[in-house]
Amino acid sequence: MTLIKILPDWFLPENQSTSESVYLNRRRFLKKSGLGSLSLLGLLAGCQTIEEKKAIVSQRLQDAQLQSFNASRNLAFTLDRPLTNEYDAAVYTNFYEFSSDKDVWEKVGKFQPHPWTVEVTGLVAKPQKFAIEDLIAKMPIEERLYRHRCVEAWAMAVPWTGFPLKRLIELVEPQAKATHVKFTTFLREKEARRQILQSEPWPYTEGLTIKEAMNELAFMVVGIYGHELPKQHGAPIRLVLPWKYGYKSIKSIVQIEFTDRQPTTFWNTRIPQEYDFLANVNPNIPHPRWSQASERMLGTGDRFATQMYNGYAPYVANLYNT
Ligand SMILES: Nc1nc2c(c(=O)[nH]1)N[C@H]1C(S)=C(S)[C@@H](COP(=O)(O)O)O[C@H]1N2
Ligand SMILES: [Mo]
Repeated sequence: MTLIKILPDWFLPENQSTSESVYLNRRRFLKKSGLGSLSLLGLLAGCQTIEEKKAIVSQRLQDAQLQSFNASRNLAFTLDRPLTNEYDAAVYTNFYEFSSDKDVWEKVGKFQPHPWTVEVTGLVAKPQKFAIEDLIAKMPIEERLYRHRCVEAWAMAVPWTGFPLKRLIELVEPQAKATHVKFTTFLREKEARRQILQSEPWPYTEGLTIKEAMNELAFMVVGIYGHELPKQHGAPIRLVLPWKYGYKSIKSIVQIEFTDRQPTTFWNTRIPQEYDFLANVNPNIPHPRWSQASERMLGTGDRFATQMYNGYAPYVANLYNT
């Protein structure tokens, strides 16, 4: 039997790194069951084939009736590898509000990203609330090809639609004493089941220094592959920071707050010894449970050497040379 054929192509051999916490749980489960990898193969044999999954996901992307953007591509941002296939990016995502595994696309049904308001608040001269469509109308929307690097060592290269975070910051005029920006995701237990877990610091939060937030690369994203974000990618608005590990690129943002201290953040609160606040991509600093020397592209499985700041050093290295 050609078992390999029916394994989804995002399936990882057990010895490769996987999600922030699922990995350990899965090992524990296998150990407890005493059946090891045989039972794992058995479980997978019962899965849908990749063709079936592809058909379901494409149907869902169509059903979502995602509005297209006509943003022109900013040619300053080029890739050193092929774009990831839209399907491969859509079915392998981290969004812990919905799942601690990659099957987020199957679990976002109840999530309502419309209507949506983003509040910009804290130490600014002009605090404001924006309906998402007004914000999009106000901002210079463009498309950028960026590489994305998860701390788990998977990577993708995708076209994002959005606007520089800098432009929003200029609009609200931070006060001189503001040193950091804090970002917060929605909190709606009824729409995102895992938010009932008391053991996790919901809502998801992230943070940057103002200098990092003002960097040219920091991108507020409202679309992917030329249309609105599907729910699993963080609809209707998220952050994308290509020089940092993916967990900094917070999804489905409801609040942006300017503060005079370093904000507390989701992963850094949960497991500080594994997920630091800075989270700059660095091939020379291994994660405590796996190497960061190389990365694996979604879909193709191609391996590339990890680059310092994920290859974006010309833009950001100056932020960190003290
Ligand atoms: N609110 C929220 N944002 C989040 C996450 C999350 O669990 N919740 N996961 C992060 C991680 S670990 C990664 S790798 C990226 C994944 O983004 P993608 O769906 O575009 O691949 O989202 C980030 N943003
Ligand atoms: Mo990640």
